[in-house]
Amino acid sequence: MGRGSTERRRGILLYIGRILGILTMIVIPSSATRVDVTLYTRPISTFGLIAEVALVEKGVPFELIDVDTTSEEHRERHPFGKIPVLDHRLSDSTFRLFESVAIARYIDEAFAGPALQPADPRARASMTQWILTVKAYLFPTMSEGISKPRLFVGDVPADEQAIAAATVEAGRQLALVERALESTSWLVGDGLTLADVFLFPVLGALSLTPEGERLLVSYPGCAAWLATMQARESVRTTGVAARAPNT
Ligand SMILES: N[C@@H](CCC(=O)N[C@@H](CS)C(=O)NCC(=O)O)C(=O)O
Repeated sequence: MGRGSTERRRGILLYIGRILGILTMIVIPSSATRVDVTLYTRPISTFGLIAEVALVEKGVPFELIDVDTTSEEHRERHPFGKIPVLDHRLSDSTFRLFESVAIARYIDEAFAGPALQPADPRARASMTQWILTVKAYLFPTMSEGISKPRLFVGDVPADEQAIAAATVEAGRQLALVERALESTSWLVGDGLTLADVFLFPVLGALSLTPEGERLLVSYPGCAAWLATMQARESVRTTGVAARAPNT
């Protein structure tokens, strides 16, 4: 075979390769790995972690940005300077959302993936009841009243009386959760819902305190539920767990 025909064959192969490359780009669009969602949060944020866990449970690729909530830049994202904030880039605009309940529901409803909310109206109402219960009662008692002073407040001496009072109330609240978990492994129905996603960071942080450790011994259903949540990929790969050094 002459030199010219070898060159020609090489040229044809290169040409076909280039066409295949272009076809691959068309047939397998970059959306397979494209990241359209940005979550603005901080590693120790309860409500930020809820959004992170929901995104992973749903299988939505996202970019995470740790923010300084006191910065002017963040004030422009969130009118009250809080986290989380979610941006969803659409073809012609970016949809921005704050408030964890709105964000978690949007993640479930706007993306494909396993449903995080039951379809049945009564189960869905129970889920909403639990989400609001976590936000209105459990978070103030367990997170603000116990986990925050024990785990996150630096040199300021803790108000032991306030922590003791919160611990008594936390016991009552855990008894309520324990009853809900009596006949099932999940707060609502027979699978994970947003109710579990909202409860997780609150019980997770509580379990790291001496008060929480003691309380959970009396509530084995809650302890077992927590262990189930802690084994999930969505929990192992997010929040402090994901961003702490050497983990
Ligand atoms: N209602 C809001 C509460 C958000 C909230 O309080 N976030 C906390 C963190 S969990 C926060 O931004 N704190 C201010 C800060 O960390 O600087 C929601 O559910 O999204």
